Amino acid sequence: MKTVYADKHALHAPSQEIYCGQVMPCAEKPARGDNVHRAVRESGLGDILAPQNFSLADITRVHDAGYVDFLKTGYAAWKKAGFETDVFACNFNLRQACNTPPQVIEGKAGYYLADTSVSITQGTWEVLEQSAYAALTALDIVAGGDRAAFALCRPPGHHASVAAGGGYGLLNNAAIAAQAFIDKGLGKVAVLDVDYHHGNGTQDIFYHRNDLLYCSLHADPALDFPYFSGYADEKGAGAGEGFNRNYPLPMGTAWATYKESLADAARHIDAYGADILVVSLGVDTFKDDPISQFKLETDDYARIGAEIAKLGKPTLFVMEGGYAIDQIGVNVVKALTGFQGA
Ligand code: Q9C
Ligand code: ZN
Repeated sequence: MKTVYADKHALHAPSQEIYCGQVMPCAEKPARGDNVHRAVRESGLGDILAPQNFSLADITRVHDAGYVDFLKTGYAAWKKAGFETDVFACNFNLRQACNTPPQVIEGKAGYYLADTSVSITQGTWEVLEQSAYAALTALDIVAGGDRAAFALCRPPGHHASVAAGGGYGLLNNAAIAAQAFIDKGLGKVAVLDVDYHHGNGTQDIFYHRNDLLYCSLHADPALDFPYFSGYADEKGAGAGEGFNRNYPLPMGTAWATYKESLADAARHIDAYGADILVVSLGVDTFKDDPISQFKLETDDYARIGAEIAKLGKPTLFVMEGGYAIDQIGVNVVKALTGFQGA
């Protein structure tokens, strides 16, 4: 299985996150990407390629143009306005009640950023662009006939919706790749999201559509981030009704519980008849993850990979979360080799 990886990802090195009023080191840090890269290299999984070039239009097929412009120019505007930190929000457009982007950068930050875990640093735009292009490159590898490919994206993307970043992410790499597949006329997409957190961004982008089935297993949103979506009764709307499926799971979930929901999601994906499967691969379900409360073990990732392989679909893995810095690499590789060996 080929991996697509941009070593530039380290230019996005958030100085901090603000959690419950506390300024703390950001859990989403460059060592995550470095460690997964090293583990993939040492595993001999397959070639590791740099992203090809794509265009902004591939990104704005999913994301709002004003939002993308904010991601591109926001850091410079923030500095020009005299702010000393990286770009952070301190006001929020709750439930998108207003559709007029503010003129000033501190207003825009709140308009386009949904929480205080996510920030824009000097190198962020370049990294986001390369990360999205990594997903698009890996998609082309699968569309070209490979059984699977791995987009080693960083930062993660599944909390990014059409016009807002959040949860450490700013561009939804999985959604951008899925949209490109649809735009090529290659058929329908299923997204299986196994990150610990609900992929509210991916759900939001495709909620009214029937050309993509979104299935997500995650922590109960009543108890953990992103808090305001991920419930089982969110099933899609309009033409998209029935094409969104959430599996909120209790704190402390281990393999015995997890595998039941995973098997159910696999049944739905199978019945949908997707032409490609995109896996939002987060390994923050790991028992020692510092920000999460599931209890999966390293060997369980091989089981997840094997269950995914049973679907027999061309499969694009896209890196999402996972914050146990010493085990992120082995857990990701387990999932990918578990897929390959099945
Ligand atoms: N200090 C993903 O896994 N809140 N995003 C964390 C911990 C935000 C997670 C608080 C969690 C975002 C892609
Ligand atoms: Zn997560």
